[in-house]
Amino acid sequence: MSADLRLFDLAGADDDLRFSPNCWRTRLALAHKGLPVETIAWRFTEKDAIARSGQGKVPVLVAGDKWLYESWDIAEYLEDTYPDRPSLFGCPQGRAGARFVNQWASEVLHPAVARVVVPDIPAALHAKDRDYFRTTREAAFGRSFEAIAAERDEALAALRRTLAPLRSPLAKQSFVAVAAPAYADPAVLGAFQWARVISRVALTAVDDPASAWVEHMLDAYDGLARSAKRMWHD
Ligand SMILES: N[C@@H](CCC(=O)N[C@@H](CS)C(=O)NCC(=O)O)C(=O)O
Repeated sequence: MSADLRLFDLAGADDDLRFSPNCWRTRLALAHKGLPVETIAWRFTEKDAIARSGQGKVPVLVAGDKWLYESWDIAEYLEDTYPDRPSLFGCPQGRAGARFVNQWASEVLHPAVARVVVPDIPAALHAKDRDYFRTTREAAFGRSFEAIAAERDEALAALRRTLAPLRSPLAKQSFVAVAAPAYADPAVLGAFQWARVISRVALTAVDDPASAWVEHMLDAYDGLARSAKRMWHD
């Protein structure tokens, strides 16, 4: 039996617009485990709603009396709490490899994607989040959204160079975790789903091996990621 699971999931003005790369990692990990979850639309400024987790970012997964955060820690919790369900890591070496991939995505891929998609985000946000988002993100980037938007072509070219370590394996294998998706796949797909939901920009060219992998991942888990509402598309 699984405890009832609830996930605080970043949303835009529209409750159904779920655009957080880190929340998508957790949603796909839960789907991989076959665990149903109730998602709760959460906005950047609703810190009180997740205060019991002891920090201010999502994903936050509530499992019974546990308030879990950090997408990687949540993946490990799911793996260790539900060992009889499909494995997210496969083996200890698989866990270590997935951790490396996860960190690469968090520390290299997410900032590269952010430079491309951030200018599209304010239009999607709830009005109460707009000032907070602009202030915090402009401080983090050290320049205005207008300046970031002006560099978009350069940012997209830089992102495509950043994808090189992903592209060469995916030219030879169907998934990051090789023959079938495991956590390394959601760990990376989160960034692509972020862009897909919130931005008009296609991160990869059609003939990029990463594009075929994204399509496979959109279809995985009964098309969970593909069915997500998108800001700029029907
Ligand atoms: N390392 C964390 C990062 C979590 C994170 O940055 N979440 C963003 C949404 S994608 C957030 O909640 N930001 C809140 C804020 O900036 O105030 C993880 O992997 O879960």
